[in-house]
Amino acid sequence: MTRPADSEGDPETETAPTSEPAANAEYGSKPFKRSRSHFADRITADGRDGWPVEAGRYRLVASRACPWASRAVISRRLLGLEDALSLAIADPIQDDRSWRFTLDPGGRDPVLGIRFLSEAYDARESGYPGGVSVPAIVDVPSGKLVTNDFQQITLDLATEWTALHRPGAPDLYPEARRAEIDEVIADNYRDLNNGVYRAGFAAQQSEYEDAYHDVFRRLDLLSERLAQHRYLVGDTITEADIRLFTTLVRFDAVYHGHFKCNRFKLAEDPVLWSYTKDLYQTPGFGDTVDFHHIKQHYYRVHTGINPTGIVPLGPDLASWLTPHYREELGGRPFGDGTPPGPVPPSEEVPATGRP
Ligand SMILES: N[C@@H](CCC(=O)N[C@@H](CS)C(=O)NCC(=O)O)C(=O)O
Repeated sequence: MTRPADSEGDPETETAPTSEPAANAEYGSKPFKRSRSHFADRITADGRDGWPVEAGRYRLVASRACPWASRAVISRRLLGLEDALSLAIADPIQDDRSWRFTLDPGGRDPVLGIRFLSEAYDARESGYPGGVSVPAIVDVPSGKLVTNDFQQITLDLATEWTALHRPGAPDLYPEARRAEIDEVIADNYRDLNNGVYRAGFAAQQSEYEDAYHDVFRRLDLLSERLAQHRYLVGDTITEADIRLFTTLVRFDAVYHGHFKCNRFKLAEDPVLWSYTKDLYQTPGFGDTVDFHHIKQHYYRVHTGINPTGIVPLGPDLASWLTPHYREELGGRPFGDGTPPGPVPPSEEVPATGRP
């Protein structure tokens, strides 16, 4: 069965949010609209939606190409949930049945035994007409999708999965800072995280220009804010930094050219560049990033805006590892906690995707 492209792949098929805005209201009101996640059950400590937090029960399905899915991959690493919540990495190139496990032996996810993520969507709701998106969390025993609510997944990893966090895990969504974090992530989502997509998929010149201006106005504001502060909120890494990082790390490789967000490259803004390099070099961030998957996905899947499917060779990645000097601003990346340990060998990003 051919699956309809979801919001990220084909803006033509996008729908406006069908009900009330998401809890943290990251939705804008511009012509480009991202569809609301359809499956919004939550995995919680008390299991009130029928999905209690349980070690080994669920599988996170992600693509390393996807900024929304990559947020969950980073949170899982920072919180030390690797043993509790296993990880499936989809092929960065979708076919007409969407995300597939062609990177795995026999083209099947070794834990779920399925070839396409859509099989888990179908197990949950037969005949589901919407797009198949990552991140997705699947219940391993039943093979059913639990949630594809990318906004809520990371918040729940931070606040509901605490019993399974590693010793020394940071508090990524500290209670006392939630209002400020929510405000920052809503502004960043509207203008930047989703703004680059509005620019890239604009069907009209004016739509593109509005999005372009939103993107760079927000980058200017962020550059100003981050000149004095090592992190976005408080002096430690929070959910706000994770959400910003997954957009910034893609900026020069795909958004600058492919999405025409080209007033400047990130590497030309000393503050934003050193902020992003700082996070990239922090355990749990850069060790999840696969630039090969990122470029393959954007340039080969979005044939509407890159009809030849040619994938550019640049930018040169070597500078991701150069000094950032952000420690001079102070800050305690993990607060009272500690950095995560090494990446499990089975989850290491191949050399093709790293500097
Ligand atoms: N639209 C998703 C947000 C996540 C998302 O857009 N993911 C993209 C990848 S970056 C996706 O899986 N798109 C499906 C497709 O391209 O077919 C949702 O509503 O939960």
